Amino acid sequence: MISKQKQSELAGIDASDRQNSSKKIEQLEVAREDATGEALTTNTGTRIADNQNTLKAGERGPSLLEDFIMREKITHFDHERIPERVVHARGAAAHGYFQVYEPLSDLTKADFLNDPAKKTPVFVRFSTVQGPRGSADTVRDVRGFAVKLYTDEGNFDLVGNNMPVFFIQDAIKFPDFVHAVKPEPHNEIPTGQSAHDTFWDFVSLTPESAHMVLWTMSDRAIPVQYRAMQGFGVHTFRMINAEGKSVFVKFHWRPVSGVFSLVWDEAQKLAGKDPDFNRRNLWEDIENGDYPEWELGLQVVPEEDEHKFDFDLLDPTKIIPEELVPVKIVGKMTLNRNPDNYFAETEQAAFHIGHIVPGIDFSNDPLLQGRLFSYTDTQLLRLGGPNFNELPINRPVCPFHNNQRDALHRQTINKGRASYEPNSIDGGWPKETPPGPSGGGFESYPEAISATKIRKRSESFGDHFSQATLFWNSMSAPEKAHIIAAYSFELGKVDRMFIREREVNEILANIDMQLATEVAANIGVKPPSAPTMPAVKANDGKSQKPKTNIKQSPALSQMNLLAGNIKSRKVAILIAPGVKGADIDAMMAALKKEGAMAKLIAPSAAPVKTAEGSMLEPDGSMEGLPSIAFDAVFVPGDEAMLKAFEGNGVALHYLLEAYKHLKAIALCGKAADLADKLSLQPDEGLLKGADTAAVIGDFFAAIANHRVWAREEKAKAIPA
Ligand code: HDD
Repeated sequence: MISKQKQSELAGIDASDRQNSSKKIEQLEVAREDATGEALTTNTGTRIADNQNTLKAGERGPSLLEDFIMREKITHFDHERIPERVVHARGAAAHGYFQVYEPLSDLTKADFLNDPAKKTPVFVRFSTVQGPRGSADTVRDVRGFAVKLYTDEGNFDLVGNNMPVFFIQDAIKFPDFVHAVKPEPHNEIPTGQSAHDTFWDFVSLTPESAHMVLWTMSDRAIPVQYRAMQGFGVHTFRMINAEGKSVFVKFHWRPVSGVFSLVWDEAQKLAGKDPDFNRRNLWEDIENGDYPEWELGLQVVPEEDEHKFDFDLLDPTKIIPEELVPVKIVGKMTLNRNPDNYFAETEQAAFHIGHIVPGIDFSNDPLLQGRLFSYTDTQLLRLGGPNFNELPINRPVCPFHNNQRDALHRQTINKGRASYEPNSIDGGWPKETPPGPSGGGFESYPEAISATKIRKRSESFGDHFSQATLFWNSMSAPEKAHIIAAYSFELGKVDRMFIREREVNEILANIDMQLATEVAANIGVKPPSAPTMPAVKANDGKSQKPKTNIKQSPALSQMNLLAGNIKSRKVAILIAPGVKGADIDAMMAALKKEGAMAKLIAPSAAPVKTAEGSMLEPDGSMEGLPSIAFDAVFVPGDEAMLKAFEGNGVALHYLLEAYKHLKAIALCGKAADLADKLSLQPDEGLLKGADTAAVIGDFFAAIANHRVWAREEKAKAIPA
């Protein structure tokens, strides 16, 4: 018998594949192709002798139509693009697995949530929403957080975002919202931005968007890395256990790295300096074995508590404050393998909120209900027909059989004569599976409904501002300042004054008067004198002002969501010819011990000779990998470094920019003079010391805090 290792070798799986293998990875092996050592052929296997020249009538003559090799190659090339996703076009993805900590049998019969020994393969795609495939990663936008779990009972796609609410309450408004935020129709401007008239026109006329727009104006919309963002299923779902008992549930993904963001100036510069910043980090971390992880959390609401809140559980513009229903942590997801081919895996991945497994069910959230239609429909266009589930990345790892047949690009060769059910010719197969614990067939929760057919928004969806105010009240002072700056930046780019005025008076004033007044002052609008909030009806049906039963939710502030360590943080170590190797070695070793990643950055990309005579290969030049690509900067100490900075604007800017962006900076020995030279005052994150040992403790503490917020006012004086 061939050993498992031998089998993998024969299948072309290398050592790292084996280590991170899963049912899905092994299944994908069948589709993988490695041309090493193989002949170049046509698509039908004919070996090609000349791939340089078209067949011609004479050396200088016209090309011949007969050239099947050239025609096949160019035809294939002409058809290489598929329509990009209408939203979430720009994305990056990775493979991994999910494991539940304890069986959740009291909540759900879903098999992947009941066996702690089981590693369920996942494919996770992160994305921005507005920009096209080629747009920058670090724009201000919502991030998609789509998780495909290949469970043994079928695929479960949790197609969420990095924000827990949405812009609209009813799916019928989705095309309007997307048309408004997308580039304007006459000139296709702007790319990857919401700072334009049509977006603000729509949202200022649509108060239900107020809460989500506030989230997108917060630092959540400019995450440093995908691994530093939370994920949310947004809608209320149902879970059903083996006894048929149902609860309402909200899904949360909590990053083990903590939650932290870019600052706006940094985000904008990165969009030019490294438009692939987020996807590059994800890729490099996985290649380096530093695997991003998220814990899965659930907020569970018993069926009988459905109407207990002063918001509607079915309203996707509302959170359930964690102070009311705590998040129960139930498992962990790890991303440990990059795709082999972007198009075949990431681009062809078809996520669908309707891919669901027994033990999980939908709620009546009208946004979710509309999504159930849209996701299949969109794949039909994007992937060219109804067989998209046969694509390797989309195939379940469990068996799947039915009587669906034919259509474009059918892969499966269905045997048997009967493609209908019931049948007696093929013994009745494939057959239905009874629901319930014994069977395992999917059954919808038998929710009793007695209703009038009606086009109407429930009055319980009517309070658009209380939770926006709750979010605002929960922000720290720097977070509030950033939100004010973001509204001011965006609305400042809106040409029509009446749109600016409407946003300030009809929306911001109803969230918070300080927010409205400060934004108004920044965009040339008369400050509002009072909120204009109309009375709305609460769940009890009585007309009243919106209210929420809590005033602040600490869980909403990113300041409270740091991991307390420096694992996975990126540190630039500046080097120059003559630098002391000892300081560098000490810092590198300490960073490695804490799980942080260091890169050596030199004035140019050429190798650097240390004071001790050894050669250092830089990871990049100061221009190529500027400080915006890092969480912190370390300058080893001696004359050599001082000399390297002399008259070198790029080097001086490196430090100035890191300081402006409130990063931890450690300057050792002689290099400490740089602080005076640049008039940078020491603070809890700008550290000077004789050597590495003298600064390391405070340096790491400052990196763990992510930014030196106390420096923000001072840093405003530094030219951007
Ligand atoms: Fe959507 C893609 C998330 C509302 C229609 N959506 C898409 C993706 C994510 C989300 C992460 C990218 C999936 C991938 O990586 O391939 N969408 C959301 C969330 C929503 C939401 C969290 C609200 C809670 N979406 C929503 C509505 C509609 C759509 C209301 C339509 C009625 N979404 C789509 C789509 C996309 C899509 C057009 C584009 C590409 C795709 O589906 O596969 O069908």
